[in-house]
Amino acid sequence: SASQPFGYQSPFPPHFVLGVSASAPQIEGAAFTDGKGFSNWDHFARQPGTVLGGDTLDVAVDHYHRFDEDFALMASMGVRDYRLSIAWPRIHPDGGPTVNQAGIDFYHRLFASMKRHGITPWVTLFHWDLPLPLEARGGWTSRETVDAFGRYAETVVKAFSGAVKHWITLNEIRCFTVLAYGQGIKAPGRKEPEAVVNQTIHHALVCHGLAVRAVRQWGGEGARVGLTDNSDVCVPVTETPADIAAATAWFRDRNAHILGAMHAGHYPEHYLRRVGKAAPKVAEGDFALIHLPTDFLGMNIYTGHYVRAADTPDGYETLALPPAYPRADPPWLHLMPQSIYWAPRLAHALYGHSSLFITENGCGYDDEPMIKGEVQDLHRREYLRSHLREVHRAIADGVPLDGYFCWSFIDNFEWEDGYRRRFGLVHCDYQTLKRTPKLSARYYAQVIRERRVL
Ligand code: PNW
Repeated sequence: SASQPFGYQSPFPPHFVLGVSASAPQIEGAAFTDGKGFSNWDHFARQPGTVLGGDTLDVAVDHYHRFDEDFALMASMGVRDYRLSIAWPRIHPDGGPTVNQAGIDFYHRLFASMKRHGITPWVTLFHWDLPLPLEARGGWTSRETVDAFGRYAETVVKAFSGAVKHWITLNEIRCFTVLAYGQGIKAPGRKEPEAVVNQTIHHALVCHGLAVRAVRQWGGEGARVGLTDNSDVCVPVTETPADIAAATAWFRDRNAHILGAMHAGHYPEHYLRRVGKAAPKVAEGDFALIHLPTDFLGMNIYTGHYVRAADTPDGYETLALPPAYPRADPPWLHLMPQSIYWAPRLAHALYGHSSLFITENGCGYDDEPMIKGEVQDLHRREYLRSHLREVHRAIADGVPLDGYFCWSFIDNFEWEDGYRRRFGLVHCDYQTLKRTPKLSARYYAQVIRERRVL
């Protein structure tokens, strides 16, 4: 209406979560402290030519020793929800049943500090750091890893059910299976045939189910659980019924092996036809676990693909991006804010989730100079603002989107790109480990304070 010309600046709903996100292996450091075992990534980073600059996870931003300071900084930004992960190799250093009490104690101290600072934990059980002995015996290609994960989930949920009510089973199945065992970019850097890769995805899905079951059994009252997926995401070239139908079909087909399988309780026909002999082996009872109801779906949204209706057997086509298309520094991170609108909308339309969260959204750059003591990252401020507007639009259009977590709280170990590529709202000086909020941190703090797009 005329009296409200800037509708997108109306407040987010009162329950809507505005948080920040990070993961244990990318920030904790203390890689061999208090009995932590070697992880797949500790090992991978030590192989020549795997991580840019030969960077390791050994120190990272030393969050392990500085979490009090970090939570004080978060609290000063008004952050009340923080998505973190637990390092499996701290809890079960050799991947077997032996529990490292010092690892459990560390997270008890960490959750106590969060509580003192008024910050609610959203805990991911697995954010890619696997105990190395499990990797040595086949990692995600091996059913043994599924059994080990079941034990780990039980240990962790039992230990922290008093402090944690929001659980995320796994982070981004595609990244630790396809990119790790198929394309060889991520630990362990293997390039296996399609059947092996599909089996790693299947094992991950079963682990998701084991974690859901663990939270139901031992999570206590009010515990909630879901997966964080990095679905393949698309944007209809025009917001017309024809292109929207094309985008919906595209989303269903591209995510059939993960979201489709979870929803249907079996691998969809379309997927089985496509993979043929490379279909995963499914054990008795697997889909009873995979199909267990969850409380929400987490989506990590950074970018997407443009899709439109076309005269093809599938009824759609994916458009190649021209070289001039704008992006952040990672070659995969094309700027497409509408993807954060369409991903939850299409997921909701296809699978009917009653609650969705954006569990990561952010951008990374190699060169972010300090000017008079401040990183003036107007590029990140613009990225966040354009995405938050689309988040707001999704809510306005009735998508049950209940929260948004920015990736990331602080610069960190960006996997194969090492420390050079910075995703943080807060700058870390890797010489001194000094933390300095960037301009984007102040921007986001103001958004949290006013609870609207600014
Ligand atoms: C996510 N892609 O990774 C991870 O969850 C984070 O740990 C990571 O730091 C962050 O995004 C930034 O990269 C992704 O190729 C890695 O599309 C690759 C892709 C997407 C997400």
